[in-house]
Amino acid sequence: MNDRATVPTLENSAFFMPFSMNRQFKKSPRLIARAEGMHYYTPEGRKLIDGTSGLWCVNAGHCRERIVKAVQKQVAELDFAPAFQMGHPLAFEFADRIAALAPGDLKRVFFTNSGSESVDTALKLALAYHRARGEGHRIRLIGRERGYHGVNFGGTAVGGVVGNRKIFSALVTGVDHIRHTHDLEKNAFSRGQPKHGAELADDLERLCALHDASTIAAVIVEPVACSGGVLVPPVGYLERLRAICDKHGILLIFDEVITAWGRLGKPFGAQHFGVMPDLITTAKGITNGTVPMGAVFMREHIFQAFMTGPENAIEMPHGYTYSSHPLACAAGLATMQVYEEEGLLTRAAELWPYWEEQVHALKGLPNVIDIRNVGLIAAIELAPRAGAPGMRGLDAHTMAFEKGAYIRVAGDIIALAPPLIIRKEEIDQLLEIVRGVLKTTN
Ligand code: PXG
Ligand code: PLP
Repeated sequence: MNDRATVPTLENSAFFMPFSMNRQFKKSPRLIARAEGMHYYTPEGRKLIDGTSGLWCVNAGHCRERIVKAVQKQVAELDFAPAFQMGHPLAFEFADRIAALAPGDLKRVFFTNSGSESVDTALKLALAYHRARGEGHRIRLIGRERGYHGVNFGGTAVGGVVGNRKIFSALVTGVDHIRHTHDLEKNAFSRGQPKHGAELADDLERLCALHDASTIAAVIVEPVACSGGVLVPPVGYLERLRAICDKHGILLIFDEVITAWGRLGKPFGAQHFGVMPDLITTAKGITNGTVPMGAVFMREHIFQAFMTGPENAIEMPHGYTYSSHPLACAAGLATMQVYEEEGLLTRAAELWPYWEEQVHALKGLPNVIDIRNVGLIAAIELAPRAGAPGMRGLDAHTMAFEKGAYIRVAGDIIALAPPLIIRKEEIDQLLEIVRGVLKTTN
């Protein structure tokens, strides 16, 4: 019998925590017991301002009454409904509701339960689309260095964060990557989109030449690479990527798991940047983080390519037990109502100038080598400690928790993306804590 079986404590708990330093955490845990609006509360009742919307998902703030009530009502009325060869009304209503917000003709929706599932779904749709049109030779998938596309096999392979992919990426073949766009020498302390680097999109031409463009099915990028350290696309970069994809018949997938649902001041990041992809992956803010859900949006001609065979055939052999789960649809519909009533899908655009000014005012604090911002997102990049990359960032995270803020770090990069309901005084409060952290992080 192992020790764990007798007295379960947090330190020997069965819970294998995701993306966490399990042993360190369990020795000195940071627990959250409750949440409301802009804040988390620890079990002892200590209040923390939420600087990263949970994990970039609680865009309307926590425990919003309308969403809570909608989920409570739904679970008592229809707890689960099979989505294969069956349906429930909310699934159709919710798909139409969010399609109305999507850019251009990206009006067809495939439901999943997470960003990772959205990504793998989009990659499969891309391959199946080409095959349905007689271009089954397009089998390659292109990602980008420092990209994050979740943790399923497809997303891991197209992802570009080395630590996430080194063990797992080799099993998905036919994948390659274009270069990332991070260039501190030229672009440090940029406000909004950096000036230099549009030509990095030409790296896709290199891969087209190497593999032959006719073998490439799709390119997937985050409009803003968030998990990999908040890398804002240089001016003209996304346009150039779009043009190269068009030239070669390659599908462009925007992974908007974070950038959708108002984070950049429009419902979708594609609308903010004015560049239209062929598919968009989303999750997180689609239900304000309350119930797991994701969705893939596709352009009309992609959807129509599937609708050509006999009507008694399944058009896409893909789907999850919980695709369009009733609780998620109810949460999503209530979320969209809150977003609309409170103008949250455009609020980041209003807050942007103030946010930008206040965030860049942290320049000059110890170890700060870059500050960058876009929409209601900001990153503060710290110089790594000699021989200990990531440790300064980790200390900043734990120190912020002690000082009253929850923030995310990616290595030595502090990533801020508060709920879109944040008020200017709360921006000041959050950044005051970050300032205190930066002053004392050695
Ligand atoms: N694509 C993108 C662009 C993401 O940001 C995923 C896919 C995967 O989504 P799921 O729902 O399967 O986790 C993500 C998720 C962080 C952080 O702090 C970011 C994510 C998840 C957890 C933490 O940077 N992004
Ligand atoms: N594994 C088994 C044995 C299953 O029966 C199923 C679904 O029926 C799955 C995996 C996939 O689960 P999900 O649809 O929740 O992704």
